[in-house]
Amino acid sequence: MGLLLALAIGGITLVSMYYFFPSHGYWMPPYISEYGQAYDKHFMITLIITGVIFFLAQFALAYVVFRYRDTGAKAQYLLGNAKLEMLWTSAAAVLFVGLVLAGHGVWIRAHLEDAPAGAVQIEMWGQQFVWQVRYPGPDGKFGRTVPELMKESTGNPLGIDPEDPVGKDDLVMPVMAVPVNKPVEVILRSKDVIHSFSVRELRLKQDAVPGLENRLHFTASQEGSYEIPCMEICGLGHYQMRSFLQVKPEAEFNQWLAESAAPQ
Ligand SMILES: [Cu+2]
Repeated sequence: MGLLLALAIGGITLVSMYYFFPSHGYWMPPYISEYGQAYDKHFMITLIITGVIFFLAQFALAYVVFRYRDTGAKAQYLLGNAKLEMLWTSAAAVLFVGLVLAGHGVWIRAHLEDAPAGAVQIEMWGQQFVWQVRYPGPDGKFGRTVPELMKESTGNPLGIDPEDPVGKDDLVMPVMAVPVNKPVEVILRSKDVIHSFSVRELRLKQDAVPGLENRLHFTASQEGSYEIPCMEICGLGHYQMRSFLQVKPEAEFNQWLAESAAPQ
């Protein structure tokens, strides 16, 4: 029984290592933002380090399972080894802090640094269980929102205050269109619980938290349509909460905006 379990652990380890490394069976689709290269490199370094540890730990486990299998002898009682415990706990701490330090530069660039001047500003609102995308309209300013006015049945899901002249030309859409090769700033907001904006091809992910305006910015370099799933379990309908990022040529984007604004 001990031998069988040891073989199973070893087998599962080898198959998963093969799947992740030589066969490259799982990887994200090609990136389309300026952060892609740095994120993929960091992701690969993390995967290699954790992969080596996984390999060694699983084979140590298989060895121990086999070496100390039940042979009918009386089991020994061991208290553990404080020195070893301290050693691998601090090694893990150094490793994690090191990985954070190695990756924090690109994270700061996308999330904390200001968006380039002239970036297209878009608000992305999470609500159970849809995304609402708000464009500021020709004036470039978002109108005030009032929670009491948020009502889907009146066509005002974001509660844009009709008294605020700045909000008159605001545009609320179910999808996020952006111009290709132009900087875009996304301001994440939420109407109810925590949601999470994520586009694999941008290699970006950020929570939308009620009461906060979380910002990130990017420049998409490839036209196309990319899924925006909600990446935070936000309730029963979470699985169906998604929108799309449509990267269009600038002229087409402007035309899309104009056409979308026309009926209002
Ligand atoms: Cu959600």
